[in-house]
This record gives sequence, structure tokens and C-alpha cells, in this order.
Amino acid sequence: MLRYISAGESHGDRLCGILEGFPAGVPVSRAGIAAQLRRRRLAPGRGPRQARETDEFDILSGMSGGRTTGAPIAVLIRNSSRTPPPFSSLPRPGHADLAGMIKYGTLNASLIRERASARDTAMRVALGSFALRLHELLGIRVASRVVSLGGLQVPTRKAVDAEILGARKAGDTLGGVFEIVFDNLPAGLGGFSQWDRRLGSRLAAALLGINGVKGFEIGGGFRLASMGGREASGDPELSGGLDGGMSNGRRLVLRCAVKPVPGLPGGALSMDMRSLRRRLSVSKTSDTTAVFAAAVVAEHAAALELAGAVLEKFGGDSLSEILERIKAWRAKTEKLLRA
Ligand code: EPS
Repeated sequence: MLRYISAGESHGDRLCGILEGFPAGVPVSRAGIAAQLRRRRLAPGRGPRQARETDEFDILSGMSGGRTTGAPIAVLIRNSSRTPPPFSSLPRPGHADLAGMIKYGTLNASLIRERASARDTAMRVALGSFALRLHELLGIRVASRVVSLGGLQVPTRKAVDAEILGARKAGDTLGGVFEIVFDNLPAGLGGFSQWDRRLGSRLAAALLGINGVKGFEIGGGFRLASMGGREASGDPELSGGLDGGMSNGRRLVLRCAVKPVPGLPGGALSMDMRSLRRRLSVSKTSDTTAVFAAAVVAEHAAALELAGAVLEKFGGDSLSEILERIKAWRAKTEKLLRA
């Protein structure tokens, strides 16, 4: 079983994470992890906080001579912004603040923000880099792209920059939709014997667990609801690579809707929970859009889920063992999949 956990606050000293159950013998370079962290940190639409962060990290365990050992992998990521936020009894609408203040019985929204912050997704990327590397060595390819931003469909880089600049000038933020695809996944990952063995349910949980993600679809997704059965079943691509909770050997296609960042530089009306007076909540550090960064995080979160499913299906404690088993499986299933 592959599992991971993280700890750390947005402005704490460091984030820490542990990845457990990862096989031995996988070559993983620091440069590779750093490149993935950079992709997330420098994605379009980021706010001033990201210019200050460097995402410097240490790998404390689970590696020797540039390869994983099979032992738990522990990672620390340093925060550059380490000034603890001051007491604030003003929840930011649309954030975790108010529900968290009620849940934990505190008037200090800063305590809630610190752990609810998307800063934690840096660790998902660091740990997910190991899973991405495993997929790469198994011949499984992953990619992501933003398919809409603030209502603009398949925006060009120029249109993205203009849209982000426009929103920033207006003190507003943007949502969007991203898509991630996995190619060359072996067929038969996941299962149907219980709801929580279905690959779709596991991927949905992983992707809906990313800050700001409010919608999720597989393949044809919500479009399927308005099609007839003949049309829907006539195009196997609409299944998005999953049938009955299992990978079917085709391209896996997942799409997520990301809401506009709720922390508004132009301010949003809120209520001070101490004075119970209405006040404007102004966010100066928030991103203009999180959709590009979330797409990178999603690649890693999904890669971790799929790596878990690969290990369940094929077992194996080392890369060479898994490679051998997948090769045999692909040879056995290839002809059937082409039929
Ligand atoms: C976030 C607000 C901003 C973001 C942060 C998430 O930070 P600050 O606490 O400085 O306002 O930059 O995201 C990250 C730090 C990150 O690395 O993704 C929030 O309110 O969730």
C-alpha cells in the first residue's frame, strides 16, 4: 500500500511529508524534484508570495546513491515566508476561515488559514515527483493543460497573460478548468468489487482534495448526461480510460473545475467575528488564478494514486521486479486491447 501524509503551516518553518510503501531502486534526482516544484511555484497567475518562495528541500530518508531504498521517504520543504500572521478575527469569504473558526472554536482566522493554505500542495508535488518518476520508468506518460480560464476556451499564452493582467488590475481573480491525461497505463488497474476500489473514486478524492477544486469529470463527463446511449457507447474515448472502475488501456482523461481564488485584492464583504461588525476583507498576497498551479498539483496527486494502483496490481518491492511484471502483463494484454 502506497500512502503519504504531510504536516506544516503556510508560514511555519518548514513543510514535512512522508511517502511510504514506495519501491526500491527507483532513480530520482534532486534536480527532477526541483523542476516539478518550480513548475507549480511559477505557474501563470501567481501572486507576490511565490516570488519570495524558493521551495528549497531536503530528503531525510529513503534514498541512497540517488535511488530509493524502499524505506519511508521523508521530505522537508523550507518556507521563505516565515512571519507568523497576526491575529485576525475577519474570515475571508469563500476560504476555510469561517467554517474552521467554528469547527475549532477560535476567533483567530489566521490559525485556520495556516494549515488550510494551498502552501501544502508544494509537498504533494515533492512526494508526487517520486510517483511521476516511477510512471516514467514504466512507460506511463502524464501531461496537463488548462482548457479554460475565466470562461475563455483553450486560451493561448497571450490571451492568458492578458486575462490575468486584466483581472489583477480590476482587483479580481479567475477560475478555470484543467485537464490531465495519462497514456500507456496498463489495463486492469483499480477494481469494481467495492466502491472504494474503483479507480475513478480514488482519483476523484485525490483531485477534489486540491484547494479550490470544485468539479471533477472523467472523459465525456457531464456531456455524457445529454447523449443517447448509441452516441455515448459508440465512442470509446468518452469513457476517459476507465470502465467499471478499472483502467481499460486507453488514455485516461480527467478534468477539474477550479473556482476563482476567493482572497480578493479588491476586497470582499465579511464580518469581524469579535465585534460582529461588517468589514471588507482584503487579500494582498493571493494568486490571481490557481488553475495553472492546480493542474501541476493534480498531475502529482493523480500520479500518487495511480502508482498505488500499479503497486496493488503488480506487487513488487523493487523497480526491476515491477518492470518485469508489467512487461509480461503488457505482452499478455496487448493483443486483446487492440482487438
Ligand atoms: C494562499 C495564499 C497565498 C498563496 C498561498 C496560498 O499565501 P499567503 O499566505 O502569503 O497569502 O501564495 O500559496 C502558497 C504559499 C503556495 O505555495 O501555493 C491561501 O490563502 O491559501
